[in-house]
Amino acid sequence: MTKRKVALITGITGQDGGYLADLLLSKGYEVHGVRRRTSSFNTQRITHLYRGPHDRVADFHLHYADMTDGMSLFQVLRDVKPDEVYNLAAQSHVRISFDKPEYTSDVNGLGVVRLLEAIRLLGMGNDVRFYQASTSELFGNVQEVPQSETTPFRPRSPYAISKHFAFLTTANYREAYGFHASNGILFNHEGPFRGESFVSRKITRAAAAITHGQQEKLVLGNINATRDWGHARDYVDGMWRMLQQEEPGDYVLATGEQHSVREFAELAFEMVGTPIEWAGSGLDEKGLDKKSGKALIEIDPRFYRPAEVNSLVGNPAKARDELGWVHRTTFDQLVAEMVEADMKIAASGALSAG
Ligand code: NDP
Ligand code: GDR
Repeated sequence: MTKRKVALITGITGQDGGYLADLLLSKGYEVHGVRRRTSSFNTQRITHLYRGPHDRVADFHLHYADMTDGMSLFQVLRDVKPDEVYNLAAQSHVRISFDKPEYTSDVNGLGVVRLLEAIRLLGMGNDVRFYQASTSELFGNVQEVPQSETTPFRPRSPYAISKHFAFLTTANYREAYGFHASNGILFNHEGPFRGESFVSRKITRAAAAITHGQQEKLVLGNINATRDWGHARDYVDGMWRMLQQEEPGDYVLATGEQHSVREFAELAFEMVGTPIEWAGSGLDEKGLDKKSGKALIEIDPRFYRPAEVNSLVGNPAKARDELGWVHRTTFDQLVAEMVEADMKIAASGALSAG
């Protein structure tokens, strides 16, 4: 009889944590998640798996630890003895990383050292397979289009720099100690559980709330930025596939298609049947709608980044050829699913203020 696999996921309360836990449980894994101590409940994305220590799916367990606290990570690894570790925990907001560079570097960069070093000191290096949540932000404003595993990195934010450090650390444990450690260079992936301050969810929530008369306007930053947006559900499957390979490696997961923030917003508002007009058409110089006097979409430089990544689009050929991974959800399907979910929440009156 083959031994049942045990997985440990950091960042279990985040968007990807919930999707990955669902996937691994469906494959028969015993799943352990790391959450940090918070004063209020923050397990909304996994309430179907966990409502408390006595009301949870049998194969799903939570542990307290923090990426800034090496001892706590050591303890969880020692207790859980995982076969696979998925390091998803991060201060993952690029704009906020400019305000909190030291904290971002600590969690995203040194956190990976703490985790890998704990695995090494526990003598688990040969037994554990390790996934590091790397990112397309590593590419910055490169000239090469589309970006692949061989495209040079030019990180442009404290977030991207911390993730670069983590990328190199992961590769170093692979090369120095023979760890089965892989980096998933993932392009933006979204879904109804996306954090509310990322642009996709901010737009779909606003489209729903404005349509239900619960919000007056949507305020955005750089609407000309383009991204390669996929669905998180598809991407966690790619993470799992990386750890099933005989050899570790680094893989880009992307759709190969790019859209601007403006296009995302236009599609979302079209889907809810609420027409929008941008500055330069129906809006006056202050961004106010000439007819109603209300601004539906306003641009506020507050949301600009000190250094922006203008355009990203990935080439997922290696993942397709070696992992058999392909994205399944189209851009339109992604936006539709997010809009539909937020319309339901708005209809129930449960969309909280942003
Ligand atoms: P989220 O921001 O939704 O989730 C981040 C998770 O990390 C949360 O569970 C959060 O806990 C946890 N966390 C933050 N700080 C700490 C800490 N100090 N100790 C322990 N846990 C902590 O991110 P996503 O799910 O979207 O992304 C998952 C990973 O993939 C991240 O590392 C992100 O940087 C990376 N990534 C994401 C992409 C995307 O498009 N989604 C693309 C490429 C990479 P809490 O709930 O308590 O805040
Ligand atoms: P990103 O995602 O920075 O790509 O990082 P985000 O949704 O924050 O921004 C995407 C683009 O939209 C522009 N933008 C705005 N962004 C936000 N958040 N809010 C706004 O109001 C707004 N208006 C315009 C941004 O300038 C940017 O160009 C995400 C995160 O999940 C990272 O953790 C991950 O590594 C990368 O994706 C891949």
